[in-house]
Amino acid sequence: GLSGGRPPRDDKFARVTQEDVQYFREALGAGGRLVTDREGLQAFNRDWLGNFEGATSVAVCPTSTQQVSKVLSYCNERCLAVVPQGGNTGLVGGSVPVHDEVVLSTSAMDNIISFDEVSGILNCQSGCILQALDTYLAERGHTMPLDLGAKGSCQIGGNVSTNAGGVRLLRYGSLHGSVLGLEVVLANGEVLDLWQSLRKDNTGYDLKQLFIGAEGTLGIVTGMSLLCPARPTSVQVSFLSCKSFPDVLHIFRLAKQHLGEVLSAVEFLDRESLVTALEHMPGIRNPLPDGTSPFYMLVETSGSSETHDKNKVEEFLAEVMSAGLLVDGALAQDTSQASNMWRVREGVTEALVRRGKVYKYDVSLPLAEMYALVEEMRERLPGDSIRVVGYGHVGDGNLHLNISDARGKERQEVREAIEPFVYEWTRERRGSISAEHGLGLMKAECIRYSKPEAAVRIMGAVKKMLDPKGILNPYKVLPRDVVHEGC
Ligand code: FAD
Ligand code: 2HG
Ligand code: ZN
Repeated sequence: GLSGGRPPRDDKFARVTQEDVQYFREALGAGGRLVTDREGLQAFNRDWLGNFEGATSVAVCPTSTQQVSKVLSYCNERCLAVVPQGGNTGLVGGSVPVHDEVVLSTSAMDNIISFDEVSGILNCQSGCILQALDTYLAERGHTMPLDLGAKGSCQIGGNVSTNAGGVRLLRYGSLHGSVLGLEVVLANGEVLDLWQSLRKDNTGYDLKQLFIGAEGTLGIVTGMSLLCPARPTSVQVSFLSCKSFPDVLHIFRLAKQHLGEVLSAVEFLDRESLVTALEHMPGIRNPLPDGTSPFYMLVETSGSSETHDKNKVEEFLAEVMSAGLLVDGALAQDTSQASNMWRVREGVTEALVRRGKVYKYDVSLPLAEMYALVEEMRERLPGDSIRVVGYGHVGDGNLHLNISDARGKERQEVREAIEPFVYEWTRERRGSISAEHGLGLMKAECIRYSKPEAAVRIMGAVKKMLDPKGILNPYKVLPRDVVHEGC
């Protein structure tokens, strides 16, 4: 899954010995888990997409911040490289070792610490599964401020570390706003306590923001405080089809105008995405009789009054229809219809993996030009086995461009037809080559397509300051030439 091949092992890093394993065992004590058998390690070495595979000989699963601190300070001393891992659902190869890095998994750190029903502030450890947190909050009249297709296995620490966006960003904003406090263990084992639960705190630089989206290169997030909104009691989901991408954008405008304060998601799929989901995900049904329109949209509202929200959605749909924008549309009549609509949208990622090899891109682009990238890519990549699909968070200006090849294997000619074209195209429009998935291993060398030299230089300096030996998630995020020597 890497155009330039895997970066060579940096031999400044020590190799794990029996004594190291023994130390980890003692540091974990009775509660933690240590995995050293080949079979058990497979899940830690291989990424969700099956594009990246490392060769670690040990995965350490601590239960407390103190244990994380012990393990890191030891690794730093020994110059052992470490890759932090949450639910391992990341899509850019950031969460698995490149070579023999120690995996530090947060999966055994899944305690919910407290929840305040007045302020809506949740405190928890970083290994809590997103869906488990949402279920816990649902029982208390609240909701997580983010939602994504990987919710059943991704962890909140992984979400924070990738600054995951997802399908409700339009409504609740990014984690840069929802995270109120963080606890982070630095590379040398020091615990940096930024764990506050305040809405407002303007005392100097907001250091926690550095770790949100740092993809495990600056520290290990162990605990956090999150602001969680009240759970909406009325959720209306509609699924629409239309004739062109400009019509998608026109419908988005009308959605903002007519649904305003209750709008909670505006997603789009092209026909190729819909067809892929329907072909490969058993149990998912097409919400519309129409399967031939080129574009589909999912529009969701979340509010507190069913009658009010339903009226608004009906008015919106009437407006869309009278403007001649609608080919077909359905408003979910119950939760099972609504969840089927969501499964169509969220099922595309898994359906693509089932179809064969996937080349995955995640870009932010000016809305008016967004879909032209998909069309140009289609012209560049003809052939029976290739399917170019475009979908994503249109309400956030975020396109998911995927090139699927039913022939199953990475092919150099396909990769070369895509890269660097896709990155150059994005740069020309001042877009971002990673809207929400991060850079990981896949795009570490590509950062300059979206960031100026001065920014890359400062990032290298921040890395050097917080992780002087460079043990945390090496080969990821930053390009080789700005990473300091260390060790
Ligand atoms: P991992 O994959 O384990 O790790 C991701 C990165 O964070 C790695 O670099 C890792 O080293 C680092 N990391 C993990 N935990 C910590 C920690 N505690 N401290 C420091 N660093 C850490 N992403 C979106 O943004 N929006 C989506 O809508 C979305 N949908 C998805 C749907 C599917 C089906 C799948 C498979 C993935 C999707 N993703 C999406 C990508 C992925 O789920 C998110 O990036 C998620 O936030 C990763 O969480 P995780 O716990 O699996 O982290
Ligand atoms: C989504 O929005 C995820 O479904 C995954 O971010 C996108 O698979 C993708 O390209
Ligand atoms: Zn997404």
